[in-house]
Amino acid sequence: MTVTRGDDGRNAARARRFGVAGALCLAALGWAAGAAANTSNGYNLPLGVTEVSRDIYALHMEVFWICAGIAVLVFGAMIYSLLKFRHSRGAVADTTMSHSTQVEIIWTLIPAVILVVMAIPAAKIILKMEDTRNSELSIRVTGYQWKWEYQYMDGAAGIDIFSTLARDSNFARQLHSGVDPKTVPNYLLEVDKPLVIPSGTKVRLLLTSQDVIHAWWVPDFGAKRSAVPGFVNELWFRVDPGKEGIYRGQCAALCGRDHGFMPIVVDVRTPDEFKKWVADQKAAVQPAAAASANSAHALAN
Ligand SMILES: [Cu+2]
Repeated sequence: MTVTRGDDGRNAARARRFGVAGALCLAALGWAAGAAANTSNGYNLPLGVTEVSRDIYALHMEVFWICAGIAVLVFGAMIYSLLKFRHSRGAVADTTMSHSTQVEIIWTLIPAVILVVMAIPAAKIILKMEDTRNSELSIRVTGYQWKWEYQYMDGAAGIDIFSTLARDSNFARQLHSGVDPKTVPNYLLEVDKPLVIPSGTKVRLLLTSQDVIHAWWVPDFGAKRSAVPGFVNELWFRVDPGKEGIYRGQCAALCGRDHGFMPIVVDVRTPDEFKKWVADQKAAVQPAAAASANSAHALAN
């Protein structure tokens, strides 16, 4: 194959364009990740508002700095050797050394020790994440194409919420809607009815799905788990007291055409406010239930 200089130039220009496009994509991804979370600066994991999320962050940083240290040492030694022992300075290759048992033992043991150092805290955090004992509030979460259902248990039993994409986001996302998504607050990250939970309470989610695999993910809680049809997966979090507010997440499994349109919004309230919300919800449901029972009775007669 012959390649002319012109082809080379075009290929180089194309490579540069791809490079720029790639960098822009990465920047956009970073921005999107930052926009979706409350406690992220857009470049790193969110610090979060639960103990588990902070544990995950600390572990991530520990591993990051170990990797950074290794990179500095390895690349430093490599670059130093390339410069110091280059041919133009009269370096001559050593052709006599072919094997060193001592070196092999050292470069096997050091990485093994580093792996163990990383595995011990990682295992501790995984065990903590899986420990759903002594939860104070359980909520059954069901994924649908494309919405979430929250059925409360324990003290809030009877409350059943369907949470779907907010109306203005849903309108703006339609083809030729004429609405600039930038003008919609929390575009694609807003729902009609959020999941309401109390702070300082160990909340356990029981996740399942009615159709395909979805995943419930709220970065600020350090919480993400698949919702699989026919299975019940567990997940827990306890939001720190004083961190009441709105937290946002998304379905994190490619679950079909409208996968990007089933966000998660969690409204964290103080335990007292939560109790009041539960009472209001029950009061709103009971007269309606009584009315429908009465009309069914009337129809039967
Ligand atoms: Cu989904």
